[in-house]
Amino acid sequence: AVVNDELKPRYHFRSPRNWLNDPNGPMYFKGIYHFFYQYNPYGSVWGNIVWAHSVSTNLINWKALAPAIYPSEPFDIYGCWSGSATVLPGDKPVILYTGVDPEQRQVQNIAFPTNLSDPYLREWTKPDYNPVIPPEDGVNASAFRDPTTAWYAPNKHWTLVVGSKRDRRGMAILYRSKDFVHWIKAKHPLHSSKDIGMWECPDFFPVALKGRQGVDTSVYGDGVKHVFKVSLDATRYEYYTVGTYYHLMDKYVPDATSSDDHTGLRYDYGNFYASKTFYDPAKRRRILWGWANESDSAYTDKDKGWAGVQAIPRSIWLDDSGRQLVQWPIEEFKTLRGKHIFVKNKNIPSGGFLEVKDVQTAQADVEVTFDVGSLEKAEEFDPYYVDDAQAFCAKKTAETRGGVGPFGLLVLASANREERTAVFFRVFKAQSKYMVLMCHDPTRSSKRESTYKPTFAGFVDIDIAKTRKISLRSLIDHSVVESFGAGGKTCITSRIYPSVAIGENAHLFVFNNGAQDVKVSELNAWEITEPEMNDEIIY
Ligand code: DQQ
Repeated sequence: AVVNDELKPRYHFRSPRNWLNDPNGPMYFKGIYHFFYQYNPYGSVWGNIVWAHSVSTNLINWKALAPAIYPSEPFDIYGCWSGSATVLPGDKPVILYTGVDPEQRQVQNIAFPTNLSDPYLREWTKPDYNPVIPPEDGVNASAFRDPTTAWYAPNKHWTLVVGSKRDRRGMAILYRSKDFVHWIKAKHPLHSSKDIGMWECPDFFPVALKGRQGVDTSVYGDGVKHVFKVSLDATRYEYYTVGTYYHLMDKYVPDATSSDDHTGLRYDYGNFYASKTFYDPAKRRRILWGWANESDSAYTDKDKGWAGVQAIPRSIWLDDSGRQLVQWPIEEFKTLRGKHIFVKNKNIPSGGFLEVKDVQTAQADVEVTFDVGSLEKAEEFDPYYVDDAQAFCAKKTAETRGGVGPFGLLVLASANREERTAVFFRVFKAQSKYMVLMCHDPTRSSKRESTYKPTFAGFVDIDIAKTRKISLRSLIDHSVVESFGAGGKTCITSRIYPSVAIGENAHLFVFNNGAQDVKVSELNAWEITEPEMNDEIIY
């Protein structure tokens, strides 16, 4: 094989084989977490899409079941595309998904568990009255997909949105129903934005103003704000805003502090798409799932026989500032931590390195806190890049000497560091404050040329002049690097395909390419053990 099978992620959600994309219909039902996903049963490129199905009791170990929803009826014969689950009162789960019909129209269909007493909910029934939401009334039938989880609105209607566009206007078209079967299109979308293109996989949910607990999707009122997320087909990135849901008009208005377009907030500034949240009533939290595609060629994907993983499920909550969300790997993930190394109070001189030894780091969890000390040498911020962290990082790479930073980790590095992916921060002095940039720079991640090695970056909204400290956590899984800056305020996921830094040959370093020293206050690195990951299919 062109790509060594050792590059297969071991603890990220993946399928036994073949192509995987969007997370679908995540839910908790009677002690079991259900996870569905877009899947091609016949190959490792996109096509023949069905809803594959896995179950878990802890979101870490997964058992694969047979596909739950697959093309069988005229209303979904050309594909069973993305959608969501809603657990109706009385513990009755229901799925709404997009079907592609013989005229290539995108329609919304409903499916119910065939046997509610099967704890795995293996079989799903699609009633003959489908589709329940056809593309009528001016709706663009080839841009009409990905229904959300429904919420029970104060006007006593079940309410949901479907992603769409009208000309270049991205739209979240709103539908209401009394019985979940008959749906009526509202006059106005929940939200729309001009000149932006198709909104795929919208998500809409409340977040508590205080604390980290999640709230059920139907909660509204004083104690919450709302979050609206879209996957923007035009850029293949996701954007979210924090705002207010005016339930009398079924209108969502983003706060002035968050912007709707490509300058806005992202869950993840890297390879992360088609995400979806669900409320977990067992642990009162909201959990985010997102897809991390391969960044290798389709030719290689065919050769290795699998493609795509899901990022580690993340708990999400509103930051104290009220301006953005915070994300953190679900607490269950810690149960996979094995051998551990601890480093304390190490000065990393300007231009210096520190190797983290005695621990295997191809499959690891690393947490580090940096103390930047003085900010006197911080480089001048270039306002041209205020809305484009990614372009800024492409210019100021890990190799570009700085003032305060670049400092951070070199992950999946060869022993001589010729191969490495830099995960780092850089502090700038802007007019009235300091700006912190967080980057993934994989330009030297592999000697192989076919792989796509984009730099990814986002700004980190912290007051570094006050804290002087910044934390970084990176989950490394052979060909996945998933990083959380400042406790989960800025997240970046990359797919990396080393040619040397594989398995036991993968090394981990701390580096500092700034003009001034920085200190590692603390560093913890754990080897991660391999969970049960969909290895056998239970029928
Ligand atoms: N993937 C699905 C669509 C969705 C897109 C098809 C997003 O429903 O819009 O596999 O990745």
